[in-house]
Amino acid sequence: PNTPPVAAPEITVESFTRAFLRELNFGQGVDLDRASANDKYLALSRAVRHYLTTRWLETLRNQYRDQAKVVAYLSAEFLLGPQLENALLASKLDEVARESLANLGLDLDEIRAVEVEPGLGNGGLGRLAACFIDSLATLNVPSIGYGIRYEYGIFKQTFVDGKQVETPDNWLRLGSPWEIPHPENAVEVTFGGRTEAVEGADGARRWIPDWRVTALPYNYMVPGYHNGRVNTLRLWSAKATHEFDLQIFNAGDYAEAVRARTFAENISKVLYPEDSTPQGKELRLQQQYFFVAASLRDFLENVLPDGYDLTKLPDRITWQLNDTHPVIAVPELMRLLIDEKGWTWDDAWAVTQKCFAYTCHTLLPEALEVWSVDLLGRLLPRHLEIIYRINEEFLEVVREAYPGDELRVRRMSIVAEQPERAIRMAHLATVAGFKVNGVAELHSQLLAEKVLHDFAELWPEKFTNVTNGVTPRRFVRMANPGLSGLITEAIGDGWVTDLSQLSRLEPLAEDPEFRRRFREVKGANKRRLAEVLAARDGLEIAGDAMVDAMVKRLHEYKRQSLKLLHIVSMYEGVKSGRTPLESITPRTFVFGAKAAPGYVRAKETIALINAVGRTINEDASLEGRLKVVFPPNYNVTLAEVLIPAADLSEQISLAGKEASGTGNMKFALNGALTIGTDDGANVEIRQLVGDDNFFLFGMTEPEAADLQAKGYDPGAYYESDPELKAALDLLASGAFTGGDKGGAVASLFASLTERDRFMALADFRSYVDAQATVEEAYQDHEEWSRKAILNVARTGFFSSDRSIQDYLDRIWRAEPVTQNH
Ligand code: 26W
Repeated sequence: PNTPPVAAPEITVESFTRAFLRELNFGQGVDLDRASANDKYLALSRAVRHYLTTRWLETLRNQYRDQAKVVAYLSAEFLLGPQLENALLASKLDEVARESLANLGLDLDEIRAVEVEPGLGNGGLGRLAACFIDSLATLNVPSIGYGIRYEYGIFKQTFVDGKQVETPDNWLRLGSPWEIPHPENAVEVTFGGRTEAVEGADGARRWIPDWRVTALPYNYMVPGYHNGRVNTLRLWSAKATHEFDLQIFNAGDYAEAVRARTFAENISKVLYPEDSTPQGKELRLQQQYFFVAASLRDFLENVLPDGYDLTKLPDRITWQLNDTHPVIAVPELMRLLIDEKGWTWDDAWAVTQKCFAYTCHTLLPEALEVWSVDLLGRLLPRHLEIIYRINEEFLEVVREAYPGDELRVRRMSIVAEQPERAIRMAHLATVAGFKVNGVAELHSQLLAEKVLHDFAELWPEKFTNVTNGVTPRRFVRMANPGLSGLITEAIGDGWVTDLSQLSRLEPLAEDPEFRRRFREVKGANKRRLAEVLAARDGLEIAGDAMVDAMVKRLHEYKRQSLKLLHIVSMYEGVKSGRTPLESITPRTFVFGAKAAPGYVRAKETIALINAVGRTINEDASLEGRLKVVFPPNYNVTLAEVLIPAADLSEQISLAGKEASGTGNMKFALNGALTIGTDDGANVEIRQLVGDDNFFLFGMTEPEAADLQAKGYDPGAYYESDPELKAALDLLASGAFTGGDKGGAVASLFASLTERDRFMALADFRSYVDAQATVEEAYQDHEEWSRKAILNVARTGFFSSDRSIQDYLDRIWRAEPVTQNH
């Protein structure tokens, strides 16, 4: 067991070339002359992997030797993005690989383009998890990510006649060089059945499940940046169990046996594409329990040494719950300790409530997960019993603290009674977690004041904030080599792991030569974007127009429709003669957004954006000054090209609805100015960059809440603002839809003017005025560059390294808070 790992190959062009050719010949079984693009990609990836593997093994050995406290990040989603470039950067191979390939007549970028990114997440939450494991590794924190290896990630979006069509994302099809399966660490996960009493045990019951699956782990390397650490991301894949198969085969029903196998393997088949409205689907609960049960068992059996004293578990681990999706881990740990280890209820609870911390990522009430008791009881009968008892004891605590306040008891209960009996996962997470955090200052404040108010009153010390961040490796260093070079030339390369150093750029905002070079980089990034959009989607954009980007999931609260109204209004202004064409700054509006397949209004909005875009792009009278592009299938790969090219970042959610946003941070760090509401992390961005360098508009959260309470009357805005009316009327006239006034047009018009929960019309005037300020500011190139550089210089705070440091200080190293009953 003490054999040191084989040393990594030397970082020289010659040894890299050998490693690459070896993989090509012996791994892929082809000659260089006959190798396909995919052969080259796989061989290159495996060659790069070699260099990191030694470090990986070392990290694992040290971890085992030190028995240090581990952070386990439990997340149903990890939206990793392409792996090859990240691995090249982390292993310091980027230049060597490029040269080695060039010597062989190959182009690194061409090979990189073959990679299909693992899209194992929906949006913000999944991408945040990926940034966090990057920072955990870079900050040298012993940690492990646990999640699901979906066979199909987020659907691939295409447009047919401007309408979204989803096709399966078969990302594993061409082989997946970044994962290593570990069948020897497979664990069993059971479901269904019933429970029965156990003689004389305090709280223990016996669970007799009626079906089981094997959870097969696949390990992914998570390299720290130039620090020699390589952490592990362990994703679970469902396999039918042998035992199960045999039983049914022996019973002679071959077809049934095959069907059962498929049933079991369905668990990790596909990522659910809803990112805010839980569908209450049984398969989703199966997924959640599947990965959580496997992860807990893995930690207890494979990470902890044999015979470990589990009363000390909180010294060895914090399970960080990424939203409520993994919360079923709480009753699972209770079950393991009580039913399998023979602990008393009180001992088990004392340990359990020191092991978990919960991060909430939303404010929308409909996004809070709830599982019907019927479903939960059928799938996990023992867990339901445990949840009931946790609730009973918790409600005793509430009654003790607030005698006679039964209304409060009902509000706080983990079990909802209406509209059906159901388990409120956020309440369970808050009761069991020793800390609860929101993801931006405003969000954490609203959590404590609104969503979880009763809990924050009972346990104020449990609540804390950790503002989100993004990894500067992927989103600046890799995505924006031009800007990175410029920054490094000015202040050295320490910023890559200490982003606060960007503040040293501040004086350079006043340097005309630096501004000129900054603009040059932005221009080159725009031309790269134009090339990529042409090659990827056949879209044509100017290489030098202002790039105005709104990229994020399509959701009413994010208000893509408000952006659309602005575009229609600009167009209407020109067509009606109100706005002279020459006064308009050439602008390319870029949208990127997937709609949940069942979210009709979101899909209608996509169709309308495409319809408006088409009309505007085809209208020769605009002389190309306005352009609207909506490349399909926005993903991490495209984000890395788009964000560095952007001038203007659209962050226009209704105040109080966007928990944080992380795209907003990526844009600011790449020198785009934000036009945004006082929402989520926009608040902190504006505080840091200063009012002069941020285009603020719209109601504040209290104003929005007031208006909602008073009664929002969209018709009044429609009637009283002639420009708004003209824009809406133009849309409603069918001018963009070939005369069609029904369907999406009528539906969006009605929703905006009659009953919009997100009050887009209320913010229209102030949005359009802010956009006019943008136009004016953009005219002055020097001043705009100055502002853009200040955005870069002042947003170092938004590194996910800082977020992880905050998690360490405020949660993972904090004394767990416990409650008694
Ligand atoms: C289907 C149930 C469901 C509900 C909510 C699935 C997924 C969710 C997520 C919590 C939605 C999400 O991705 N939230 C986003 O999290 C980001 C990272 O913290 C924030 O930056 C975004 O503001 C927030 O919308």
